[in-house]
Amino acid sequence: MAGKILIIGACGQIGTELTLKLRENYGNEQVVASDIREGNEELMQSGPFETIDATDGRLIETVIDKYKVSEVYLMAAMLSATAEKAPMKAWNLNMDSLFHILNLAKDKKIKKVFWPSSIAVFGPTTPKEQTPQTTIMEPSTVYGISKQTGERWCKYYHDKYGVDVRSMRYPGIISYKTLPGGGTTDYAIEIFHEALKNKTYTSFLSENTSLPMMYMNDAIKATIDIMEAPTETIRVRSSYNLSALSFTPKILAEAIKKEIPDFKIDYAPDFRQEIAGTWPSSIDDSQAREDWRWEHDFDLQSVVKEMLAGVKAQFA
Ligand code: AKB
Repeated sequence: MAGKILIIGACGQIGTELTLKLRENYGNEQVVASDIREGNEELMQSGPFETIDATDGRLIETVIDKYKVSEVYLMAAMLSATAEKAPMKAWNLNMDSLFHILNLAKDKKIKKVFWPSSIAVFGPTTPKEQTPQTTIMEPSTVYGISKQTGERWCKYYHDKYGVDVRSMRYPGIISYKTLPGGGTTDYAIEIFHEALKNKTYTSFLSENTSLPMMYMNDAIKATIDIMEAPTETIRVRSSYNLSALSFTPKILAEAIKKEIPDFKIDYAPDFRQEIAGTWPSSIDDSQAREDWRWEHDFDLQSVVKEMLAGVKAQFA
């Protein structure tokens, strides 16, 4: 690789594991982690770290010059549930950070950009089952509006300025190393912590709310695969649908019960139910599978086993 990689938002749920995997693949010194706050010990000690506010374009440029960065993964964002509580702050973070990176790529300061979109780009008028790659998109959340807008700008910068930006619409990502913050899909992580601690969980989504989900290892594999794919295979320059699993809180609870027979779940839907109700139940990601050979590895029961073992090891 000609230059170094910069991860912005490296201390978040996905950023942490992405940074560690990229360091394993390309070498610790090749991958610069950055975030507004410090991350876990492994991340902080395994390679270079810079404190960056993702809305500070000048500082980002200074760090890019300092390390001779050629690729940026922009992982900083305010997620769906938190963004509803601070709409303008979410909009500014989610959009300003993207424009800084797209403009640096337009000015040839960097060569390649990864920017994640989300299933939140879809809304109540979108077909819910096997949601197609190209379909009606009328998001009703601040986060969804910012992601849909971001997708259009990615496509625009690619078509008008030749910016090599690559993107996918993440479903809910399930992991145990770093907790997510402020998402609607976070129940699918909390449930494992509570199942092990208290053998009971109160879900903030109703029992039959089906959402697209994915294990972290698959999300990291997809993210690195799309960045390594030959340019000509990336035919979608807004953002790819991406899918692995779809389940409801009830189905997840049943899968956990297979491992912890006396686990119990009840339901107290809150404001996040309204958000989840506007999102797809399942996603058609055949274009990603065709264009850059995306394939997922983890099914529901293997996710449950991995999560229980991972969370348990943290208690020890
Ligand atoms: C959220 O729930 O906000 C995120 C997402 C689906 O993008 N996990």
